[in-house]
Amino acid sequence: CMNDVRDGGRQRLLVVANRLPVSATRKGNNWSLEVSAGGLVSALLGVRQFETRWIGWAGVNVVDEADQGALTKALEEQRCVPVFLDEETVHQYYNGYCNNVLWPLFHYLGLPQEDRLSCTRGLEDQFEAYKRANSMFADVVYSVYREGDIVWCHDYHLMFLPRCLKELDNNIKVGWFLHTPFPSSEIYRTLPSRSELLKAVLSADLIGFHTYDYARHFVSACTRILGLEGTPSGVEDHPLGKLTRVAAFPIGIDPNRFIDALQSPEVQTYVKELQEKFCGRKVMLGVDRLDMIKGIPQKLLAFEKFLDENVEWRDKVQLVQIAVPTRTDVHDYQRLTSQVHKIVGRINGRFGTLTTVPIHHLDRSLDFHRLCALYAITDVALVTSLRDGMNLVSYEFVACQNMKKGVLILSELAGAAQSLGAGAILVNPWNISDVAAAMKDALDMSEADREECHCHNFEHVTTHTAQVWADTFVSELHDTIYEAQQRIMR
Ligand code: ADQ
Repeated sequence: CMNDVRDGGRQRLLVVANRLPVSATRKGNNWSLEVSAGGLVSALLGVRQFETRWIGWAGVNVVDEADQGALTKALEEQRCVPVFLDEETVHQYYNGYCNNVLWPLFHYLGLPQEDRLSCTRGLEDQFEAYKRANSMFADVVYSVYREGDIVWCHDYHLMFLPRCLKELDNNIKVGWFLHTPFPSSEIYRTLPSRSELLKAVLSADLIGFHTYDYARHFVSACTRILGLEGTPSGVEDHPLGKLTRVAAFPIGIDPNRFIDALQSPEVQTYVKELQEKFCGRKVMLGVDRLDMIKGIPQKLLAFEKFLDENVEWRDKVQLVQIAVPTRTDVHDYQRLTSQVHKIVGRINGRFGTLTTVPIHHLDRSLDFHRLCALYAITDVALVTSLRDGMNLVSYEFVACQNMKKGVLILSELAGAAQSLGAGAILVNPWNISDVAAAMKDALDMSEADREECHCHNFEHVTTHTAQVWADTFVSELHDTIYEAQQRIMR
């Protein structure tokens, strides 16, 4: 029924996200490109069934036109199209409105208090920059767009994009997916630009969330703030007769990428090295971007309490915490880094010996093969986010655990708790005693129980993949548009 424009036989999909999946760094006259860490990138790299173009910011400020041309050319080989944002826009839109306002708000941390506001200009200026940036994204999308393409907008950075695109051409098929939680309307309603933002995103044909709860919160915000009717299929705007479909599409990973990598000689060598290094000790692992929502300080405090209370485990357990720095320009993130370093230093000082320390803390990203090896040798994974849209680290850990069948300690406030909850020890990450007790329970868990939990999780991770997620979203978008056309014809 739909007239797809196909490229090499496949549906063309324009994926628009704030950041491209690669980061660019200048090397003399050339550009070097490196795949960036993060959940969205990991999930979308697993999507292979579409002819995909990426559109987004390359993460660098490039002013000179010749430089812009060279970077555009380098990115073309990766099927990426850059949006060039100037420094002031990045400051106000990205560091300001996106990361200092929407991100904390959507994770229940509230709007910026005075000290967070004073380091940037007021919310209103930032909101104007946000709209401007979204319209710059729309212009680039439109320059790449061919009739029949599907445009899939991602995340809280681009809530205005569906409106901007529909203003350029009302026939563009637009989907929007939120990777973070959508908070309760009681939290969301504090946002000064709450109505404008909701209306803009409602221009999309399909709106997706990780969980049913987030979708419900969104629909209820539209009802309470805009007075629109929430129906089982979405949000209805009666005078206009427009229905925006709203649904849950839980994301996944590409599990085979991990399972296959474990067989590679490179990963097996790393596995051996790590097993020798940690011989005689149980390994607990945290892999997070260094972000307040990941609850790293709380996790460390729980580990300290665990060591305090369980003397017999002190020289038998090792915590490895990999924390990749992000948003290093934002003041709160700098403060979080020093806070984490302080706690790690204290715990290592208290419980270390001449030859060992209880926490190996790394402020950096790990390459894929080393990460797989680390997941594979881990006994207990600690995913203790204070809030998390889904959390893919928990999925990646499960994919790598067929040999070991380790235990997953999982925050009940992460979206993943709804999919992996039955095969994990669920905790309230704010409750340090609860998490410390879970660490002990995980280490003591019987082999039969570990096996049962792992099988449950492995089954989920290998069936609810990134491919399934993208396929379901795109085919739902097709159906939605088809139904809308039928409604108009009736
Ligand atoms: P993130 O907040 O980035 O994603 P998550 O889903 O856990 O969180 O994904 C992190 C990804 O980055 C994983 O693929 C992981 O391997 C990688 N990564 C993290 N730290 C790393 C490190 N130190 N070294 C190497 N790789 C590292 C956002 C939302 C999530 C949501 C995803 C996808 O916050 O809730 O699950 O998008 O929608």
